[in-house]
Amino acid sequence: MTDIITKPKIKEEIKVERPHLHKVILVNDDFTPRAFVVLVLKAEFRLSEDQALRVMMTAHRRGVCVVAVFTKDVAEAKATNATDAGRRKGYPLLFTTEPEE
Ligand code: TYC
Repeated sequence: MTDIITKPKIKEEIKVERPHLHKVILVNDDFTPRAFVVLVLKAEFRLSEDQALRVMMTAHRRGVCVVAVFTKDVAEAKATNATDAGRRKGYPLLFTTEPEE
């Protein structure tokens, strides 16, 4: 007689969640020069001249524009850096963040 040995079945479940992303939003104002906004978008967010111009003009016309999405920490750090660049020049330039749905 032969014994049948069955291996215990252990089902391993590894849950991998995608990181929750946050939007960086550029807010329009009446004082920051357009060229300076473009400069900051290129430097902090690595946008091309063309992308930076489009984002700046969208914020200028509509009030706000989503610049990019990042993990929470990166979005907040970039928004703070970009806002500080404006403040150093005395401009009210503002970048905010909000979680993406
Ligand atoms: N509205 C500004 C001007 O006319 C330019 C500007 C655009 C400022 C977008 C901020 O987020 C901004 N000089």
